[in-house]
Amino acid sequence: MTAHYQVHGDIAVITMNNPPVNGLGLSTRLGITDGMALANADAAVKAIVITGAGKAFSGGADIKEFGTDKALQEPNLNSVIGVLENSDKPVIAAIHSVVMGGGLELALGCHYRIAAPGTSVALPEVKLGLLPGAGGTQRLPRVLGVEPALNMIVSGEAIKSEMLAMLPGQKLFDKMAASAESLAEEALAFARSVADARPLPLVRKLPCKHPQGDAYFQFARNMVKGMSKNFPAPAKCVDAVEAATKKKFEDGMATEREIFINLMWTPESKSLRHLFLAERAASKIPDVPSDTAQRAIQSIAVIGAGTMGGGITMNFLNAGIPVKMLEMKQEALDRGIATIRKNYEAQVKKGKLKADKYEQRMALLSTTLNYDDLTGTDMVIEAVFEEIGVKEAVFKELDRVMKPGAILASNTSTLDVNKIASFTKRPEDVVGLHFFSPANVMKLLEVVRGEKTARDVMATVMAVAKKIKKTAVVSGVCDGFIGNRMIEQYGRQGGFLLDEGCTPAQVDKAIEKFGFAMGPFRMGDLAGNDIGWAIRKRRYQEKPNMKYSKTADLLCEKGRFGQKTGAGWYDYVAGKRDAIPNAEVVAMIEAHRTSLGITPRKISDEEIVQRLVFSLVNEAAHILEEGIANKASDIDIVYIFGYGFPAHRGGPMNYADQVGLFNVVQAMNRFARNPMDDANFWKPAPLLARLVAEGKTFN
Ligand code: T1G
Repeated sequence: MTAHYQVHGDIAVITMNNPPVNGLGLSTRLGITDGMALANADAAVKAIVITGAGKAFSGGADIKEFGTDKALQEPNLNSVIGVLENSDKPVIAAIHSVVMGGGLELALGCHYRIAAPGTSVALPEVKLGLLPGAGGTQRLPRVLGVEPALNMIVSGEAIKSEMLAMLPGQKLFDKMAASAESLAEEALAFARSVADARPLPLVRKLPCKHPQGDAYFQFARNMVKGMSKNFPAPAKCVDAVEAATKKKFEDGMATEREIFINLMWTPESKSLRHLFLAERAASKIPDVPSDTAQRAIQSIAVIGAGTMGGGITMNFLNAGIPVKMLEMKQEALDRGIATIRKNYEAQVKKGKLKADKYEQRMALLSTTLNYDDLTGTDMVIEAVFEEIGVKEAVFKELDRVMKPGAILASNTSTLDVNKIASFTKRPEDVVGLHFFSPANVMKLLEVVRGEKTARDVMATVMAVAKKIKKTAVVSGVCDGFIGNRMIEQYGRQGGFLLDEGCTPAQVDKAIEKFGFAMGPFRMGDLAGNDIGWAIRKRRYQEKPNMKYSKTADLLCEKGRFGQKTGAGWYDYVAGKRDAIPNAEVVAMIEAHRTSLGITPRKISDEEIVQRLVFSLVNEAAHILEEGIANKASDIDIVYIFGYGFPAHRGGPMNYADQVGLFNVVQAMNRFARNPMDDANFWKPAPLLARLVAEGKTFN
């Protein structure tokens, strides 16, 4: 079992030991109840301390058990908490580092709680589309007060133990330990001090009232409605906490249980739980064991001080890693530094960054015009102009100056990493690190693995990605890697929909109702329509028989590149981001249809959404099959963190599974019969066809 039992004099200690975070899986739950039975049966034992080994008291219910019958198998969490509450002898929770979700609920079932300072305390279930399902909505308000408890439950955010201990009248912590190191000793002493205290204090017996209940919960509902458009859980949290103020404890528990079980089966919660595990699975590479030795990365060089180079640099400065930035001309360096300063100063002004931290970060930044200055750095990231000739010159220089064992990374978004590696005598040290603009903000990082990239280089860059708080996904080498290759099909469908009868606003509204932050045309206006234009011009050379709508080219020929030119698919007023439909653009699209002899037709929102989303799914199935992506959940992560796919849908692959791959292919077959569309593209990828034939899913 993953909880062990020891007796220290007259105090029993039950230590949860289920790495990595003492998830309350069945074996841990059994370990606790067995320990409690031993303690209550041993007359020499006067009190019981419960604590956690390793880096957490407990991170809560074992998420890996979700959806399996183990999660509900007795003793389930509520039963375990019942054993603690009904113990004849006092139970003391000794809490350090992390106490979250079911872990906090377990502690609330104890008679006393002693915490080390610096402990992260949270009920993060709402981030999984749930609410605390083992009494958290009924007990936390009783020890913290209704409002602080509701805030914690609806936000899911962690608060430090010492902050909560300062709340007036709080009964969450009976004592704060001096430190995590002294917690164990102090917990034993505290246990001895309460060994004979009777009656034992029970959280469930505490009153739970709000002086202006109805008004407060109405206010809370209004606040929550605004923040949870696509998620049912936050509003349900309000219902459960309100029940704690209006019902007897047992009835409030029944309300919580009912809501919890209903939320467990919502698509939104399934999507969020899928993403929780997917994000952590992304850092695992099938043929690179997690104990692969990593190269030491203590200093970075960045080539190029433009938008990407500057943003990339900030990631490392933020992580406390020194950066040496190289440019060809001093004024380019000066511009780059000025941009970095402007970004930091904006954060300082908003109170997001302390002034002294800002200066500390800038002190880690040095610049040079001379490649020879880079020799001592452990990794270099090139972020120069996206042209293979330029990359060749840069990598030949890097090969000349960088010390043996240094990692040579390119931030290229479309060029062939294998080709770039071939410019050096050390292709095994070359890797792609595709940051997304703005590089200091976007969480996604595509780690592009060349044919020859060494395993320890992969292990090293994945660890560096975690250190700079990026969500890294491994991609093989192909044109567009994972995300850009998929978005190209999505964009093609957008163009066909215009040719066939839609306006840009109709397409955008349909997909934004589905949950995307921005539809393809508003996105084009934001990123710059000229970027897609340049890629299409290349495509027309490389793949002359690939079908495209011409509307986007017509738009660019008018210089309507988007927000940066004040006009694109939409018009923009200086300083504002609102996309204002433009009659001229609509007329241009209509004239183009007439020139092609197309009679426009009414296209439903459902068809718009299916063609846009399923084009991603089919292209992704090819990407999966070619081994460009290791697993379907990686593709979900790419599309949610890099391209604004709605999290409540769990990503394109998860969404396709929820729709049913059989139904996806049925829709694709319909699209293939549309002469205006690209029948060849809609042929289901062999992997997709196989999964349908076998009745399987992507994930
Ligand atoms: N169950 C199982 N595994 C978990 C886990 C959990 N609750 N939390 C983390 N892990 C794994 C994670 O998958 C990763 O595994 C490793 O631990 C390190 O995680 C009834 C039903 C605890 C703050 O939502 O917020 O209780 O990849 O990389 O940055 O009301 O993990 O190493 O194999 O994130 O140090 C509620 C979620 C559950 C907490 C640690 N609890 N976890 O952060 O490490 S629902 C949560 C976190 C619940 C009850 C309900 C963080 C962390 P691997 P990590 P970290």
